[in-house]
Amino acid sequence: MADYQPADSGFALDRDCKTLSRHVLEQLHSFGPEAQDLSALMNRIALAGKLIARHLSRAGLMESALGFTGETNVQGEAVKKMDIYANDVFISVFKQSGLVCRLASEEMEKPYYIPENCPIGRYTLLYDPIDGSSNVDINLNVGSIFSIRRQQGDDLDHTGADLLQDGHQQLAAGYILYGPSTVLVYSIGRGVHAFVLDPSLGEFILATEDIRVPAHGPTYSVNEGNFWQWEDAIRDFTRYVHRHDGYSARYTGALVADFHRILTQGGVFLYPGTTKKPEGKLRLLYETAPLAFLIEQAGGRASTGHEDIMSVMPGEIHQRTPFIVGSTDDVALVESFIQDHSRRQSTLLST
Ligand code: AHM
Ligand code: MG
Repeated sequence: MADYQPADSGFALDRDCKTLSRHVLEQLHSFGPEAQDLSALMNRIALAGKLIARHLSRAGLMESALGFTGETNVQGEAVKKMDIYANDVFISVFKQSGLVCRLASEEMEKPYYIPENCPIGRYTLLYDPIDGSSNVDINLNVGSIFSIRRQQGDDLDHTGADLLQDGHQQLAAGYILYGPSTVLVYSIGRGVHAFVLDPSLGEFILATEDIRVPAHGPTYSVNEGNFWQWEDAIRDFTRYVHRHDGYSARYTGALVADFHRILTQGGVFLYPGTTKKPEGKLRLLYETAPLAFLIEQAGGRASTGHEDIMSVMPGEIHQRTPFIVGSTDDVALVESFIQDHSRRQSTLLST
């Protein structure tokens, strides 16, 4: 009897069946322990994403899902009920994983320990459970950002001092975008790949492999309401794009959504320092470093204006950093304004 040949739909079926965990194992060309760990970790992140997406999709129908808790977090920001729900989802999902001993997030002053996992849990999850929380109550895009690092040493005093390392220490990073569809984008240092949640299957299915960010794009994405709080260099950059054809402003108030546009279509996103917040608003370990990891894997750049985000050494877990991210040419253009101003200032000081 002849060998069975799949019908022409074989390719489409194969594509429809490429799940996240299988993709991770394929990326590593291995079924070894580390590959199995990373695959299991990504599976848990996917589960957290599915739980949060489900909660968000019904939030307007549920009592006590929307609005503020009345508390402020360690950053001094008003906490939303959705922030707490999503933070707890990650904790509960990773409690069951066995692999993660410690989680650090925007919503928790200190790392959260899962003692029962610590004898074997060699990984730390850093995350922003709901990024762009101001969009939650009005049914607009929000996201979750994550980064996975290997735990270095025992961290006996539970301060997470070993987390104060640059972005190159990340083993994996990514985000989940809760939009018209739920999209998970991840990298384990072998390109950047996007998966779409098929709600009927309850699975994230591969949608785009090896995303490459164009060297230049039309979008500039920045909160221009802060115009008079920026340094001159950033004001000059925005004047430049106003005066030149081919630029369009897009700003959703959710970093993940704005970043996703830039990653897929090119351009530049900026959250520079302001007079009130000289280091900007975004946090290094669970917002800007993971997205810097992704953009570099996609052929783009991420900078503070003076150095690559991936090289910044944090002084504390919740450290903020100015953020300029996107297409190589567009990031270089913003940096050129910043460096021109720095040169002029040092010339003025030396005369
Ligand atoms: P959040 O994680 O507390 O929601 O804060 C981060 C958000 C980003 O998603 C977004 O880019 C930025 O804050 C918007 O801030 P602003 O309203 O100052 O433009
Ligand atoms: Mg955030």
